[in-house]
Amino acid sequence: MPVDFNGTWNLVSNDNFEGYMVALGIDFATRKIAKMLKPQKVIKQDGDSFHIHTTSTFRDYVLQFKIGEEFDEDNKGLDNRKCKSLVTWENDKLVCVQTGEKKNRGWTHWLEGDDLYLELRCENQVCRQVFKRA
Ligand code: YOG
Repeated sequence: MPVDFNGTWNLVSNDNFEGYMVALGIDFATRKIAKMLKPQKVIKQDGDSFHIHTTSTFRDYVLQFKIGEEFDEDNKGLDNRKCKSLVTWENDKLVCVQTGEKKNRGWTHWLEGDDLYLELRCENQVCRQVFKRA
């Protein structure tokens, strides 16, 4: 039985989001807005199929994938770079590798207690986000 990420989650902390955005080449004005945001994630999981909707007052981002099936990701409204993405289980963690122009790009989701964690990686930068159930 895989871990169950289903739910609506609100951001409560966002460590080094600035460094992550700089690594992605996000411009200063956009970063200023983005770091004020408190995004919400709505995760719908059916076994190994995922639908993750990240919403905010500024931009929204939708990601749909199946574990072990590589897909094209466009990062529209984020840095807009296309990449090939693959999500796999590493024990109870959901690990995404985003292969493209940026080295070492990807993210990891996991649950700790009743909190949702997200680590976002790009080049030598790591952003750590924590979400609580809405
Ligand atoms: O999550 O990929 O849950 O896709 C990363 C922002 C900010 C836009 C957010 C909008 C990267 C301006 C998505 C924030 C910074 C800054 C809310 C993280 C780029 C642009 C959408 C992500 C995965 C895992 C699912």
